[in-house]
Amino acid sequence: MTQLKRWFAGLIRVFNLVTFSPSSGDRELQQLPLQPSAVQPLIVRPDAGPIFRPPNSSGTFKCNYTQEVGWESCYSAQNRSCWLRGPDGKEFNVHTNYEMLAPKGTLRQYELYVNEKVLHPDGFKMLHGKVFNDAYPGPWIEACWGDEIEIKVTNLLKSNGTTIHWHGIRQNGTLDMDGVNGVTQCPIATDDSFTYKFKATQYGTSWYHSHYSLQYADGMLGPMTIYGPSSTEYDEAKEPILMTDWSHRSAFQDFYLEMGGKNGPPKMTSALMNGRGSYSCDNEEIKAGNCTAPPAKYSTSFKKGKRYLLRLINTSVDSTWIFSIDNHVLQVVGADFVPIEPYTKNHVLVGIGQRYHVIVEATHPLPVDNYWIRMTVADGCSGFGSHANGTRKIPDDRLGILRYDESSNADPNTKSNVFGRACKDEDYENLKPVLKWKVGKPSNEQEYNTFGVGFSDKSPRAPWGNISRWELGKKPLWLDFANPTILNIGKHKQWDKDEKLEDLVVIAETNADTPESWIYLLITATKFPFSGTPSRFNPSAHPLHLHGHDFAILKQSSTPYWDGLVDMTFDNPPRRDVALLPKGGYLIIAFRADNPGSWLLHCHIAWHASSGLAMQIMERERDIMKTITPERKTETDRICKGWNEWLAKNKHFEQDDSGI
Ligand SMILES: *[C@@H]1O[C@H](CO)[C@@H](O)[C@H](O)[C@H]1NC(C)=O
Ligand SMILES: *[C@@H]1O[C@H](CO)[C@@H](O)[C@H](O)[C@H]1NC(C)=O
Ligand SMILES: *[C@@H]1O[C@H](CO)[C@@H](O)[C@H](O)[C@H]1NC(C)=O
Ligand SMILES: *[C@@H]1O[C@H](CO)[C@@H](O)[C@H](O)[C@H]1NC(C)=O
Ligand SMILES: *[C@@H]1O[C@H](CO)[C@@H](O)[C@H](O)[C@H]1NC(C)=O
Ligand SMILES: *[C@@H]1O[C@H](CO)[C@@H](O)[C@H](O)[C@H]1NC(C)=O
Ligand SMILES: *[C@@H]1O[C@H](CO)[C@@H](O)[C@H](O)[C@H]1NC(C)=O
Ligand SMILES: *[C@@H]1O[C@H](CO)[C@@H](O)[C@H](O)[C@H]1NC(C)=O
Ligand SMILES: *[C@@H]1O[C@H](CO)[C@@H](O)[C@H](O)[C@H]1NC(C)=O
Ligand SMILES: [Cu+2]
Repeated sequence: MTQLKRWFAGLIRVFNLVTFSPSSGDRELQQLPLQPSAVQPLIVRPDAGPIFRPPNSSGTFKCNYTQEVGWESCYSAQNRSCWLRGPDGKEFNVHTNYEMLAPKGTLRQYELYVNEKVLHPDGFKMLHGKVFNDAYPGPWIEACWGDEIEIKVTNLLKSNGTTIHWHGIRQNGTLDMDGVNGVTQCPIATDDSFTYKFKATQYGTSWYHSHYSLQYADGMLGPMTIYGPSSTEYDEAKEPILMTDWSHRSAFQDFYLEMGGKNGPPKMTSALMNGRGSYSCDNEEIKAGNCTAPPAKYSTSFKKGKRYLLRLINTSVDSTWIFSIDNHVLQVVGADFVPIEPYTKNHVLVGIGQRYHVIVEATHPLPVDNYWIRMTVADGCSGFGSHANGTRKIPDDRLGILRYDESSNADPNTKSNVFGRACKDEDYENLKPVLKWKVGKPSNEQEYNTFGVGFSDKSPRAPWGNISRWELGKKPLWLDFANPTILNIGKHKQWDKDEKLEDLVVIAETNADTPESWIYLLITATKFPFSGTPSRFNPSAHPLHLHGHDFAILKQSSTPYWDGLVDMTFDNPPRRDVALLPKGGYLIIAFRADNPGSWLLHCHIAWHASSGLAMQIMERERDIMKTITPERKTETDRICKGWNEWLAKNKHFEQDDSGI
């Protein structure tokens, strides 16, 4: 427990501008002063003011809404749906249309630096770790709904550039802060810094990660929480739980295996819960000096009768996990950044990049004090190696421990809950957003907005030549780090018709200017009757992530798409920022064209994204530059200049993947 707290709370270099005083010495660990009300374990009226501590934030973290004069917190353990109440009785609550409105929070400034580090999260030495602030996973970034966030990122990696993406953050009018090299900026060169500035208009749990090639698979990721209301009451919140697969080689080495094709895709070796796993070394590995004792398992403790909020994040490279706690029931209350009507299950399937907020009631169901917390691999959705006899080397799913007796250190002997292991998203009918959307008619044409997922060898690229690559739409993505889309806004008349650019941008442009104009996209993993069919379809499931928007899922089908006769849901369909394209099926998503930008849509399986399974969606191109201030444009140009200088000095540099 204490160790975990240390990596979450201790490692971040945080300072809050508003309380910074130049004479106070250590800028880095400056924190908000503790108010008398903050010692209250829970925020209950009448202690609520404009400054309050959200439950189980780290250290002395507090929300600060003094800019909303006369407003007070109305958030309490008895009612977590309310957040702030104004003098006239107005509220910011779980029903507020957060796409349009956010409270005025405070400015939060953080610093991240990126470094190389030897890691052994599962007891095996991994030489090529790439981490934030010397920690894996990276520090926990916290903010409150409506805060202005500024994060200065410094790149200390010797042989790579970097850019950081804040997964799921809409970047409403801040395309240049989305952190996608080759699209929204050039990579930050070695020893250079870039400050990401954006507003937290949504709330919930997410993660941040590098978007430079395969860096995140080597360790560059961390949790991010934006405090706000919840659809359901709970007593205490737990720290985020990151679930990932892990490889003992650098993803940059592994990727060559995938492209080389001889041995199939790279094999992952371990599963980690909050950066801890256990790998059993064989004698050769021990002899080679590659093994250390695995770290203690992740554990957390409950008190009987209380209700706990768990924040689950799937940061995998190639595996979908089923999260469960033996003999306990999970109440799902949020999917990605979207609060939903609660529903109850004994397990939750979390696809790559997806997040769930779940509430667990501490019922202490058996006369034992310890229960396994499991991360079970979904069937057909993982990339682990095989034994000589052909069975998969699936890691032990007992990765964490729930204790009712904190002083105990015994291993549990509980049995797993019973559930199916099929690889699919949570049931479509279950995901009912609290803030309802009614999806309007599409303002774009289906024919030009139907994209196939498959293999292509149409556009050879060094060093891969004619090897098949994954594609989404016309061609496998291959970005130019030094010439990102953001430098080309308005310069090309026909992005999608230009031979040179056609693998760069797919237009999903609407002619309407009103934010109520909807864009529909149909993404299929099988044949369809329009142009742009990939060379070869390949049936497998892909977690697709869209930047810049939450999207509505109008249809998610595991049977092939054949014609236009599809019954879609328009009245409050599930909504999120990552959805699984079912194996051999199709997905129809819709979003409002209310955020001008060039937004990436990509598979979150790292190998597939690197191979090219991605495209850009150019949204209201003519409005993009209006959202970017001259100061921000100057920074964009400065970072590109730095990258070009770095390239000139590092002649050996060779781009070997799509760039993302
Ligand atoms: C959450 O807060 C409660 C009450 O302050 C405290 O007892 C508990 O240890 C905290 N849990 C974590 C994970 O920090
Ligand atoms: C909780 O707060 C919301 C928003 O202020 C209000 O509509 C609702 O009635 C409250 N619920 C309870 C049980 O007090
Ligand atoms: C998002 O941007 C639009 C256009 O600038 C604005 O009207 C809207 O209020 C913004 N949303 C939030 C939550 O700030
Ligand atoms: C709260 O924020 C305001 C403005 O954002 C700032 O002036 C004030 O010092 C902050 N208060 C604390 C206690 O941080
Ligand atoms: C990134 O750095 C790794 C070494 O850590 C190197 O193998 C790889 O080629 C570099 N790739 C790029 C695109 O910079
Ligand atoms: C030990 O680690 C080194 C460096 O990662 C690697 O080259 C070697 O193959 C490993 N040996 C064994 C037996 O695992
Ligand atoms: C993470 O997502 C991947 C890909 O969808 C999936 O295979 C894996 O099971 C997920 N992990 C968890 C813990 O849900
Ligand atoms: C295959 O081999 C592994 C490792 O030797 C063993 O654990 C497993 O039980 C074997 N499976 C079958 C079906 O024989
Ligand atoms: C790649 O394939 C195309 C068409 O099959 C062929 O014209 C071209 O010469 C090949 N290029 C290489 C480098 O093999
Ligand atoms: Cu994929």
